[in-house]
Amino acid sequence: MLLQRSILLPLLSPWRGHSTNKALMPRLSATLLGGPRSKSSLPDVKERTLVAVKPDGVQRRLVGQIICRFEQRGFKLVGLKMLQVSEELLSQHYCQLTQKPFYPSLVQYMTSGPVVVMVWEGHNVVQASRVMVGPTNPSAAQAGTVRGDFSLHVSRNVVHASDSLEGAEREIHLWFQGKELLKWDCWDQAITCEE
Ligand code: DAT
Ligand code: MG
Repeated sequence: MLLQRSILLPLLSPWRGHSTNKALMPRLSATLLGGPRSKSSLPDVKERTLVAVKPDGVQRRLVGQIICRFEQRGFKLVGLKMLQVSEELLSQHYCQLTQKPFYPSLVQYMTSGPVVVMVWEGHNVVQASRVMVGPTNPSAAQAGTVRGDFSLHVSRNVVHASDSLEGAEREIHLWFQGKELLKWDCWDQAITCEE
């Protein structure tokens, strides 16, 4: 603790005289230094979404790069697991697509190997994740999106992200048990998001 203070206080001192940061400083330094902090001092960030690296993404060892993008953006990982998806779970996940002509090949692809499924939390995370992932068909995806950077065909588009708040809630409950989702305070939460 003493070491933390001696390193961090000089780093933080230029902020002390800055008027716009005066209100933020006590809370920020307390957070960084592990000091006392009331729960209400953090932004009330509750929005969550489900993101999954599909079997082609896992096979191509893209899991780390995809996680990295969500971490860099400032979202908080609250759930993560790797599993072999059953056809039953998949039919619930893609319940709106079961009558589509491509559904059998979608099932074959999605059950061809493990997936890595995650829950990310943060401001506007559902919509932001869709933008980061890019459109369903990678041919239409811009460079800089996950699909635009790592895929070229709609049948192998590397990643899933929930498309709405309601969809996210439904999918999170489908893939995760409540106890698998962790509540934890991210130290930079008060810096990356205004209350
Ligand atoms: P998204 O994954 O962007 O939410 P979706 O929910 O409409 O898209 O479809 C789910 C997945 O089904 C999609 O990621 C890839 C596959 N898919 C969709 N349309 C397809 C098509 N025309 N041909 C083959 N696969 C398709
Ligand atoms: Mg979808």
